Amino acid sequence: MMKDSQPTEIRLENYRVPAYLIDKTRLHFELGEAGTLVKTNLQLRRNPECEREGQVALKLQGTDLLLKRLVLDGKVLGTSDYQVLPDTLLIPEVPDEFELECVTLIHPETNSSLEGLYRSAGMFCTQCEAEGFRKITYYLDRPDVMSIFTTTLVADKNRYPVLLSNGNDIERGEMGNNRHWVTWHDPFKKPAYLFALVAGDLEVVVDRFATSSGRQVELQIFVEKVNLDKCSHAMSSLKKAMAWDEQVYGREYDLDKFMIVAVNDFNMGAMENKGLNIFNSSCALAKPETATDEAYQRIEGVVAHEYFHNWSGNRVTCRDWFQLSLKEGFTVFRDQEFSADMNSPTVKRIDDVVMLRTLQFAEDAGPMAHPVRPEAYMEISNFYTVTIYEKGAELVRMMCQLLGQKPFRKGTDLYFSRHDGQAVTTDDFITALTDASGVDLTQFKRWYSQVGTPRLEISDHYDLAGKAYSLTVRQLPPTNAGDAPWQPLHLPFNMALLNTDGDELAERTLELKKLEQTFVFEEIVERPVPSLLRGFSAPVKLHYPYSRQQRAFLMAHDRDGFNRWDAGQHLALDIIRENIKAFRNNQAFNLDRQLTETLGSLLACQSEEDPALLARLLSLPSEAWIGELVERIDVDAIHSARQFVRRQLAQELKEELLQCYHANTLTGDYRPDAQDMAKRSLRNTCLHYLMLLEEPQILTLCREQLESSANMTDSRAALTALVHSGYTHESQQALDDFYAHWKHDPQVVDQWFAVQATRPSPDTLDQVRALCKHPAFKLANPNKVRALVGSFAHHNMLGFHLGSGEGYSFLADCVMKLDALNPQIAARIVLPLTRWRKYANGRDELMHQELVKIRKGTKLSKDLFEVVNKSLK
Ligand code: B3K
Ligand code: ZN
Repeated sequence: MMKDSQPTEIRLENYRVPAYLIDKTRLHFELGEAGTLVKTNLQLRRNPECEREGQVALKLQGTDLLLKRLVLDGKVLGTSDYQVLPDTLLIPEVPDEFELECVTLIHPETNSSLEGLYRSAGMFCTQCEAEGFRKITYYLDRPDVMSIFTTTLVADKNRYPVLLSNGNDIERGEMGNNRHWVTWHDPFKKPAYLFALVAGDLEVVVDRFATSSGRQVELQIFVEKVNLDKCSHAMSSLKKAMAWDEQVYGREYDLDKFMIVAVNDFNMGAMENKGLNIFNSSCALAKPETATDEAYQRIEGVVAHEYFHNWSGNRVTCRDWFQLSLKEGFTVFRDQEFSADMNSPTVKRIDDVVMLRTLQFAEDAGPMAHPVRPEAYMEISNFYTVTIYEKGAELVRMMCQLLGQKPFRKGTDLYFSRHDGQAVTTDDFITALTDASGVDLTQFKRWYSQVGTPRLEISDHYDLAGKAYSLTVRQLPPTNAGDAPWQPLHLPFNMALLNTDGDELAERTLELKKLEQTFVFEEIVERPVPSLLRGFSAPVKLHYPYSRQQRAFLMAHDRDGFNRWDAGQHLALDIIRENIKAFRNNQAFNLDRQLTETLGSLLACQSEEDPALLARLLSLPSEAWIGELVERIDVDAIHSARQFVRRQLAQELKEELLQCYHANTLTGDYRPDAQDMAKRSLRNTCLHYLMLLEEPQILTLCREQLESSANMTDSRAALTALVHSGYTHESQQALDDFYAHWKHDPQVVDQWFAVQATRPSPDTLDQVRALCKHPAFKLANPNKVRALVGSFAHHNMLGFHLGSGEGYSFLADCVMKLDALNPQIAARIVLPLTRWRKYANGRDELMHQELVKIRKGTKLSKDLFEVVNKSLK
């Protein structure tokens, strides 16, 4: 918690190598329900790279620890030999090489921040990234201090039969008092943020994987007994990921065991601790009856992501936290490519770009905007952002494209071999790519330091007589670049020119480097339609004056699936924007036939399309993305205009939608494969449209789906369609039945909360308030908070942004309560309020008031303070 003064900023320019290194770390935990005793034995020495002269005090980080004993080279230190400062233990005089023993008492049983060592559902577990290890013991808690860990866990045999830590279990035994112990040794040196322990009454699912060099790896997934039937998808995803990383990156697993543990209380998706990944249950556990296709895909992606970190993050780690995207951007790129290979690459790209354009572009334009390699932070937990992760991945994707697949692979091979066992920087990564490929990436590095989303303004000219087409691309700085110097970027720009039949007259990747560049295409016999930024080859905002007709043409004919979809999104966007204007001017809404006809003809030949792509083609831009694109957000106008277009499409295409719904009905057992998921997604997209008609025949269809479905994808889609419709009585009944059926399963209950919290209606707030008092809701559990409060405030524009401001004060109250329990989650949940400047009709003022109210609150955490303060500046 923030005490009296404002927290200070940590700056990249102040980075200094550590004065001391820790070669070996021995840990001994006596786990108990009324306090845990942690004994450490550290082998320290002066860092030869540290240039400071003479005696340098040893400063160890530690938070909320009760120091019991300190021994240096066998000598017990007295209170005059050291100082216990807030968050620091200072020993002014130490030799150049020494052993330090330290005993601290901690209280995992009351640790609700879910950082450090804590208890979740009767088990002990840890989360140390980024700076949680200092809540366990005094340490050099920074990623460039890498050590060999040996860990002994002691605990009650009945309550904690399973005792896990990183590496291999080398010894175990029993003690008096019904206690037992296990010692783990991790042969790979690692920073403290990758340390983990788990102790609990867990069951295990076991499998094996033989690596390409013949090493047998035992794969174990530890879960509570009730979840034993929910592990198979995570296990098969893990095996696929292990094989893929060998094939695509030449990376083999390096320990004899790979363990995953699923826990219910977890701040984020999962954590890549060496050999012992800890997962939020929501990203690990699935069975057809309880998990949606979306969850299945999320699990596949997250399991792979954490596994890939074993190389991109663990074997080669970050020098400091400003380099976070070194491991996260690269690993997200790796998991995106993995998922693309396992499913439809076009649809995966669409889904990733949707996320980037709605969330990351908004972050880039808001008060928390920061470069992929930030310059400063107060609380590093606030920088696990879509910019570090998703934009970071885009940067790696662009470099991969600029180099080409094979040179890129040579580059990553060089990076891994050159830096194995080191803590390095994004510059080191880029240098390895350059050294291996000969491609100069000097200018490209600007992507890492410049903040904001760049814009490309495109104009063209066709010379009929000379059969030449020229394309001029101008780079414009991000809109919020302010006075900061901005320089043009290096980027790959994929494009093609299409003739009236949709044939490609030219197809190229242009390399942009200058503020303005003109490219001339010869022998172009007719005026072409350009297909620009294919596959979204760079994270930019594109401006080209397409006509609606050209957009509809691209939607029907472009060979690049991504651009087909994107053309459709922009066509719909244009129409929705026209209706937003109409709403504001009190004029009648109108739906351009161009959209109805294009979607109608796609539906008419639906059997020729990839159903997953068709589902995306049919989906309108989200309210969030529309909001990102308009100058000021008029909540009612956006919602009404978009809703009008959806309803109108449903009316005009009713027969086609119905036909498509039935044509995509699956029989037989549920399979979470790409083909079946695609069909379910298309069918449910149709159902959502049809339910807008509020016709008895469709209601029957929806209820039949809800009642007969044996998988959660179809059940949840039907429940959502019903609850988000005007059928109040039927939906309440369905919600009650659903809860009665699933109340024993926390993951399904989360979905039950989310379905209700996202109902687009001004009275949803009352329901959310009531649900906060529901026995199944727990403020201390991040999944519950995300499902109810997060879904409401982040994904329900109409419900949350009430003209009265009540939604805002509800959120602010929640955030303040939450901050006392779990600062990381509080600082995330508050984010919608921080975008106050974007909102019109007095909502900005109301949101601002709530932020001021939060800032005035007592004992604000560093996490929440940083976010709120930045947004009020
Ligand atoms: N590296 C972790 C995230 C840790 C977040 C700490 N607040 C999960 C991941 O990105 O794989
Ligand atoms: Zn990661």
